[in-house]
Amino acid sequence: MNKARNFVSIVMGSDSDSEIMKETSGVLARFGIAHELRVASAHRSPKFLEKCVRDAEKRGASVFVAGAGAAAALPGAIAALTTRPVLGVPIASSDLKGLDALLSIAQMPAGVPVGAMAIGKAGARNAGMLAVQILALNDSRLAASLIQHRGEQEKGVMKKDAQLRSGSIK
Ligand code: RP5
Repeated sequence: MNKARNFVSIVMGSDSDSEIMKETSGVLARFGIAHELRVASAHRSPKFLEKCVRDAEKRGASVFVAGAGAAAALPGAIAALTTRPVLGVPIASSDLKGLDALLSIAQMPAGVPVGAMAIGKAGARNAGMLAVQILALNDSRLAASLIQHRGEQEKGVMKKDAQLRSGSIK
């Protein structure tokens, strides 16, 4: 799914991050957005990372989603190489359980922004949602799908409320 223009490049610092970052690709697949999954580390493979980012830009990546744990330099390193939006997902892979990654991703110096998501699966899913919202700015079909999705979410909550009130869930 990575040949089209306007695709999302999902990069993770290690294959050990893939269980979390699959949440992002799941959301993108659900909205029919072309995307790729790459492993490239800011610390362990900086030259390869630069090559991946340059290559993705040339092929038309519109948004980068970068997931990393520990001293998570990956989203910031990607943001340093591109002016396309970068969404960073902190992953709880170290003894500090993602707080280290969250602070690394959120505390970017002025001038090189990264959108910091929540730690873990919720953040990975929201990175996918936010990428869809960015792409929907120039795509009315996608914008309509987002509105439909919000409606489905609301109906789901109302259904749970009704079930709780009727005693069918405790
Ligand atoms: C980070 O170090 C990666 O993003 C991963 O979350 C963490 C541990 O990597 P591995 O030692 O499992 O490869 O760079």
